[in-house]
Amino acid sequence: MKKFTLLYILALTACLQTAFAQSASLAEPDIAVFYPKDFDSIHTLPSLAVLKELPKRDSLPAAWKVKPQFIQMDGKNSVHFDLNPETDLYGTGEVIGDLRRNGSDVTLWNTDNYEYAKFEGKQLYQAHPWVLGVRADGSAFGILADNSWRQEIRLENGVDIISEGPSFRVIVIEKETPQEVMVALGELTGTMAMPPIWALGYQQSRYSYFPDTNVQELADEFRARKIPADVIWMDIDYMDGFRVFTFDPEGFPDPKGLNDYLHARDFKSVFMIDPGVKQDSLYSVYQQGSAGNHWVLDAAGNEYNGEVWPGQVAFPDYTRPETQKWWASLYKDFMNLGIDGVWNDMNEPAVFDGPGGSMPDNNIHRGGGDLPRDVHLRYHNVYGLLMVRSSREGIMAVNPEKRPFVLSRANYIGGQRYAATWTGDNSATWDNLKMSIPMSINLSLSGQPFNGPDIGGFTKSPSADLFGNWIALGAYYPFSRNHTSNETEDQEPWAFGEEIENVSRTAINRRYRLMPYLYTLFHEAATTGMPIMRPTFFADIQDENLREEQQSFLLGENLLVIPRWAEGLKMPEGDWQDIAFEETDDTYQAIVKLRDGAIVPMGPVIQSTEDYSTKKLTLLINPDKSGNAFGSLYDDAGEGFGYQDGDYAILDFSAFKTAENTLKVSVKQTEGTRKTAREFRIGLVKDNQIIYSDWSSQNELTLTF
Ligand code: NBV
Repeated sequence: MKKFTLLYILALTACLQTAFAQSASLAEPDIAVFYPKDFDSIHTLPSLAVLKELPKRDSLPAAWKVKPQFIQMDGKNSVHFDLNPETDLYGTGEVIGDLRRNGSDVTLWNTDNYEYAKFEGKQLYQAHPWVLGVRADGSAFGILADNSWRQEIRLENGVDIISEGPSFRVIVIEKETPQEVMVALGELTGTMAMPPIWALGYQQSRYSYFPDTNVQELADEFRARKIPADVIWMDIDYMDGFRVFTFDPEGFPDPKGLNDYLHARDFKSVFMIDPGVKQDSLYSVYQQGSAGNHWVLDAAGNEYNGEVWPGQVAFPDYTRPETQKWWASLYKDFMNLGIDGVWNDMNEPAVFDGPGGSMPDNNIHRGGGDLPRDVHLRYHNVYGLLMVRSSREGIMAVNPEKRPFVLSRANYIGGQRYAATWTGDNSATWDNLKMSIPMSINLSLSGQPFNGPDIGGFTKSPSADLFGNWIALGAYYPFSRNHTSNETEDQEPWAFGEEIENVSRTAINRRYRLMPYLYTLFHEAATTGMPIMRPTFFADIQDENLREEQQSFLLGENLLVIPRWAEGLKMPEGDWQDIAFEETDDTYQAIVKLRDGAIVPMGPVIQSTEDYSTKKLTLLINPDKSGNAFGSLYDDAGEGFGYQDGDYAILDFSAFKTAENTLKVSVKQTEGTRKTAREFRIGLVKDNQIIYSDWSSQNELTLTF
């Protein structure tokens, strides 16, 4: 018995020695990096997630709370974190299911997952090896497993991250609030670049608007019906036999003419580009790719081919610097046709006849620069990120004076630096509509602020009622695009009859009216990493009742969006006031509440962001108990990079109660050299109405009510 105990203790000690990190240090006062004993830097670094060097600044304080144990689980290199079971867990990227992730598991292996039907929906298009933990007291931490290999995150018993690759390092952020963790994540992985303002507008898509005359009619229809919109999307059928960077000679004979037509009506165009290049010896992109040796190779070192839309295709090896450059160069003639943005689809990469719907794990990516040659199993999850990085560079090179816009289906943590995202092929079901909120929030809590689902659902056709509810909510997603499949009924806002057309117009009008606030939030996300769409519990991180609330969400700090269908909602404390927009029929409209103590700038209804201006702003104000409120506005040209040289303005708004029923507001430009003559009015949000002051060009305003 004694002998057994001794052996047991010896075995346990040996096990613990291998289990705990060989080295742990602080890179920042609240960022620790843990390396396992057998850390394999060759096969996991350089990190494509983390931008910064992580120096060993200090030793790990003994009181550091969240420590990993590097262990073997299922025979794989893994890391385990013991956690207080009361810790609420979020993030883990693009996932279906509840907002609070405790008890869930997800496989990080970018997968074309039509209707989220495969693998019980636990394996989607993106990979974020990231968990955000929030403790009962509101303090928070983040765990980043810094490797891109296929891995699984299990949140059943603390946190387990089980990788199919070599041993990897882990970064832990420890902060007083989850908001501070998000900012630290932004510093580590980089933030979204400021998009052109048109990308914040409402967008209309389908698989596919065809031919070009159909696109023109669509644009005219929006303007005739006075439904604001900024972008029309061209899905794969515009191409010639699905060959990327070509145009169908009959359906889209004159893409430049089409773009001119759209621009003349204040629309932008986004065109799809997939990674797979048709294996066709007469096709110049394939010829160039082959001549430049740009393709991913199979295990035997030959060009790998797999089936996608065009038939057999070859896949650019974006780990090669030469290939990145070549791919980027393809955008030159393309963008010069007046194309405004690019949609990179199928970049998991999806391969119809490949194992598990992608390419074999042992395919070869040759690397170059600082990326080593390695197998697909390592580079699969970053294939989309590397593709959009290259696409973005290509677009930038053609129009260096413009902000690029790329939408990507696949991505990896940190990929917000290069592209916005949508949540892939969802369906027109109530379940998918409701789930879109926690999905978008968790993506936001994983570093990607610019995201949203297909409004109306991609597969199946929504009923008028479902569509009405979806558009009424969808007007508030950071990325607001209506998109549907090729086998569905029409899904434009007017396709469901007059009532739903009116519902759509009202909802979209409200998005455009809130554009000054929304644009300010995009600026905040771009500069600090704070999400645009936030969980309701961010309103009060100590209120544990809010931790599972997933019907409502915060837009920035000041607005709470509540869908009409919400039931048994948990509300944060405070006097959140409904914004009573002018339109009367609110049957479908999401309720938008303004936080007490907040000022939100609002503009007029416009038909597209071409007409966006901050010259006349209504300041929606909900004073707190003491009669005070604060807010701000970020303003710039909406396009280009002048803001980086000071051509922007940040205005601070402050409101004070100066006497009973008297509110004084002052406006002050606190940053930037951009000068604009503006008119303001106060819009006091109170008891289900808005009480307005007169318009004034002064920076001091008074409202007596
Ligand atoms: O290019 C067609 C579709 C696109 O509309 C959708 O948004 C993507 O997620 N694409 C997938 C390929 C085919 C889907 C059946």
